[in-house]
Amino acid sequence: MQIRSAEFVKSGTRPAHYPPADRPEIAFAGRSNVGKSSLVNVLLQRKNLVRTSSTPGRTQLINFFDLNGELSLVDLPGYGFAKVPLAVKQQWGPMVQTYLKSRENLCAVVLLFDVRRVPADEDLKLLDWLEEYNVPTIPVVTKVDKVSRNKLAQQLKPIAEATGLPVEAFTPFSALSRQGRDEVWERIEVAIEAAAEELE
Ligand SMILES: Nc1nc2c(ncn2[C@@H]2O[C@H](COP(=O)(O)OP(=O)(O)OP(=O)(O)O)[C@@H](O)[C@H]2O)c(=O)[nH]1
Ligand SMILES: [Mg+2]
Repeated sequence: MQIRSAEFVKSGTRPAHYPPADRPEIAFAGRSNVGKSSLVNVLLQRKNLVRTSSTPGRTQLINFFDLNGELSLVDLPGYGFAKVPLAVKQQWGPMVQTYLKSRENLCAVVLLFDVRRVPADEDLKLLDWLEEYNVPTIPVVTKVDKVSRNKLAQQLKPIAEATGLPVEAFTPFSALSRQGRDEVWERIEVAIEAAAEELE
């Protein structure tokens, strides 16, 4: 994918706030601090277009970005951060579920897992919703720079077991080394083509 322009469009919590569904859309989901914003920045070759922070749980809104005026990228709010107020936590499920269920131009969700963590209940809940609403899923294990190459397969095993997905389903990614960037783009492009074919 050639990056000619990349910009923030808007934030919102409910369908009335979403931009028009007039182009393919790819969303990024995963627990707070897993590296969603970092992944989007690497894909877009921008240092900090999507705000990344070492304070988890900052991004509590659905954030829409435009690429080349052709593709919409969505940074979904994270979950699982203990210090987020209960009221905000309770909004996460309905907000994300409504988005997944109603967004007709959504081609796929890139679902991120931290290579060093066993998936949490919310991760599994999200996988269930994606299946229920027939949203194609691109699983990614991120922060792979934190484990040695030899340990990667070993670290992936419990993640694959907990999710019920095969180890090969996960693209290893690092925002530091940019390992996996091309593969994630390829999978996104395949998902966009598949969605276009379904419309024909
Ligand atoms: N070592 C390493 N650190 C990473 C990687 N990706 C993200 N980080 C760091 O992890 C922290 C969280 O990254 P974010 O991209 O802000 O995570 P997020 O999923 O967007 O978090 P929320 O917006 O709070 O849901 C930051 O300090 C990043 O620098 C990675 O691939 N490797
Ligand atoms: Mg973020």
